[in-house]
Order: sequence, then C-alpha cells, then structure tokens
Amino acid sequence: MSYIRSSLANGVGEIVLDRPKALNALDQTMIDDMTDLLRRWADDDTVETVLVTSGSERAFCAGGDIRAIRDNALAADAAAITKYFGSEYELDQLVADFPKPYVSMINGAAMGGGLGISVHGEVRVVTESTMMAMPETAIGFFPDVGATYFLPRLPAGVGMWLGLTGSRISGADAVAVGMATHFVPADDFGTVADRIRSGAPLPEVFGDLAAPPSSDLRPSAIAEYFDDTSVAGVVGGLQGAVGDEWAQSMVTALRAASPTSLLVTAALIEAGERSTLAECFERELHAAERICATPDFAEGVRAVLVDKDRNPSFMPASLEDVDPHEVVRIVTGS
Ligand code: QUE
Repeated sequence: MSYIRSSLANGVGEIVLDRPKALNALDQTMIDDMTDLLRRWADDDTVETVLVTSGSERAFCAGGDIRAIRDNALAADAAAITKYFGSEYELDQLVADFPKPYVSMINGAAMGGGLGISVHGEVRVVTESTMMAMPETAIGFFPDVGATYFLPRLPAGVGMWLGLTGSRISGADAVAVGMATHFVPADDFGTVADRIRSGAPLPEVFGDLAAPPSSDLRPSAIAEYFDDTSVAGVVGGLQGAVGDEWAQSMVTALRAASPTSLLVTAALIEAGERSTLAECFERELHAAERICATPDFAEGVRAVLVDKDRNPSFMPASLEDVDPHEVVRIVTGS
C-alpha cells in the first residue's frame, strides 16, 4: 500500500500525493518513493516536466509525519529521527536542483513539509482554497524544509512573521510575497492540470492568466513589527501597539508558541539569510536532531496533534527564562 501514485505520459511525469486521512502528511515511505521517482525522471529523456498534485480536495500536504517523529523521540531513537529529516531535506534539495520544470499544483493546506516539496520548485500554482503556513513553533519545533533559506528572502519582515507566528496565508497572499508563482481560479484548476498532463507547453498553459485576487496582507505592519531579528524586540513592539487588533492577535499567537522554538527560529532565519540552501539544510538537520530531544517538542506535538487540547506546557514558559546557551546549543551545537 503506497501513499504516492505516479504516471508518465506525454512527456509529463506526475506524482499524486494520496494519503488523504493524514492530509497527505509525508511519511518515510512517501519521501523515499518520491525521491526514487525524481532521481529516475531527472535522467529520463522522455520526461520533460514533473507535475505534483494532491489526490485530496482538502490538502496538498499538511507537513511531515510529526506523530511518528514524536514516537521516535520518546523512544530515544535518534537514528530514526536523523534518517527521517536527512531524507526529507535531501528530497527538498532534489526539488530545488531539478533540471526540468517542476510544477506543484497547491490546493488546500500546504504546511511545513508540504512547502518543502513545492516552494523550492520552479512553478508553484495556487488557488482560492490554498492555505500556506509554517506552524512549527506551536509544536516546539522550528520552520525547517529549507524555510531558513526561503523565509529570509521574502519581503521585509514577512519571513520572520510567518516563521514566528505560524500565520496562515491565502493563495493570493502567497503570490504577493513570492511563495507562489501563478494563481488559477478553483474553477479552472482541474483544466490547467489536464492541459499540463496533455503535454501543452507551460508558457501556453500559463500565458493568459488573470491577475490574482488582491492580497489582504498588511506589508507595512509586517515590516514595522517583524523586520527585527530579536524576538523580544518583536514582542515589545507589538505589545506597544495598544488598540491595534492585528498586533494584539500576533502577541496571542506568539504566546501560544514554545519560547525556546521562537528564539531558535529567529536565530536560524537570521543565519539562513547569509547561507546557501545546502548550508541551511545542514544547519536545520542538526537543529532538528537537538530540538526533538527537548521536552517542548514531545509536549507541543502532544497538545496539537495527539491529545488536540491545544494547551501545551512549554518549559521554560516565558522568553525571559530561556537560557541563551540552550538556543546556541540547538542552533550551532556548541
Ligand atoms: C505544525 C506542524 C504540523 C502540523 C501542525 C503544526 C505538521 C503536520 C501536521 C498534520 C496535520 C494534520 C494531519 C497530520 C499532520 O500538523 O508537520 O497527519 O492529519 O504534519 O502546528 O509541523
């Protein structure tokens, strides 16, 4: 039983993510199967384009197999954790380096690992149902899958905002900030996928798209409060915006996150700004190994995905009580 379906016709290799009960969350077999297909198709002259779609209406891909990683963390199986993240980031790097057009058709939710297999690719198509987020600070983890590379390259403050607060953005927002390349109305989404499957040249398929609906992001507010590498500075600025409902909702989102995760996330995004994608994956792999061994990770996944009470007890519980040496240890290993 496989959670990936694949086909090859008209020069188009298609991968269909098909694990609907887990919103297509990537488990180890899906990562391995997708890696095998992409390695084969990269060198197969009959493949001109790769198309990645979801078999589910609800989600493109909700992330990684976080429950299994928590089980491995609780069993102190460090080798399984290293294998999982190492192979996932290798797949994401393969997408970034893919030598032919790699097209992701992103409907519904695309979070965490779902962005890792799409955002690094050449063509990212979104629609009205698209919801993108990097929600890891809520589970005691950090935005990985190359997010420490792509977040600091978004417009001022947007990467820090997405990474720290886990805010959800729409398809129109994703085009506005550059995470997506094309917007297609939901009514035309299947037709566009069918035209790609038929082998129509991509410039023809995407030649006459209408402009996306307007984005309701607040770029000036995001730049004002989040274009800052200090988490305390971000929180302080937002708290000072008394009466600004948006700013106070961001304070609430930051309060729900693991304080250690927030500080690790800010440090990784700052370091990623001056790093190559490969360097970011290397840094993320070591940080993932270390953060999975902390109590906040097991507790965050418990609260959000296992018991679903959304009431985690993070330790320490406030930013001021996080030992800066612990952040440095997770981010750099020293
Ligand atoms: C942070 C995450 C994930 C998340 C929620 C977060 C993640 C992930 C899922 C998820 C959601 C629904 C499912 C599922 C997994 O949620 O990585 O199997 O059915 O996979 O706050 O990183």
